[in-house]
Amino acid sequence: MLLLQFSTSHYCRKARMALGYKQISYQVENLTPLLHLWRTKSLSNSETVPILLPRQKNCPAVVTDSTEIIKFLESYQPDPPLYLDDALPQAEALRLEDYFDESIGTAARSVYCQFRVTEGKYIDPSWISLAVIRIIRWRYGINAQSAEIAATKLGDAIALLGEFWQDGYLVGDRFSVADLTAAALLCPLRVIPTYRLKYPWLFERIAEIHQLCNEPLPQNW
Ligand SMILES: N[C@@H](CCC(=O)N[C@@H](CS)C(=O)NCC(=O)O)C(=O)O
Repeated sequence: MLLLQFSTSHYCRKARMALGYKQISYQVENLTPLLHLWRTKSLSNSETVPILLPRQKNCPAVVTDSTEIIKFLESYQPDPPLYLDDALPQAEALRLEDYFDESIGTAARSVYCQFRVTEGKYIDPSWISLAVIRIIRWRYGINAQSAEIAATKLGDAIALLGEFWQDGYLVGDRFSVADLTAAALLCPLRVIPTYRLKYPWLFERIAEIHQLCNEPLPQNW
């Protein structure tokens, strides 16, 4: 399998963690923001990564979007499962996956990118890294005000996680797509000192889930 990705994207991390959890071997093709459109548009209508090319018999040629990738992997290799057995808990796991994707993933991106052009410039002052961050801010309309609204959303989501993650899982009594998605999408916050100091338990849990998913933690963790 081939995963088309941005190496630093948390949505791509989510797809890698699912592949790693299921111990499916894959290769990655790293794309560059904006230039990626040549590649993604030639394969599908998608403007975003991750995109998975299964390259296996009886499989779709292209699977776009991290949620669809997990759905595909779940049918391609059901064990170990990321979905839950019973209908109600499974529906709740998918609802949380969607909430994390649509609300928390975008909020984490806003807060992270705003941090990187302000107090966090030291993280990687190279022109290429700052140029990528500027492209992302422009692409998603990120500014101080939108980052503040995003930070409030993140506070609410982390409070929810606090209720479940300190001694268990988000849904039911085992690891699921909901836990994986939260861990992948909140990962970028680890570089921001206020989050690191306020929520040490959150990053401990994210690190544990990375281990479970055979995915290395980001550099400078
Ligand atoms: N809902 C999508 C979101 C993916 C997404 O937002 N990917 C970003 C990278 S973090 C992207 O490819 N952005 C490129 C663009 O918008 O031009 C998923 O879960 O795969």
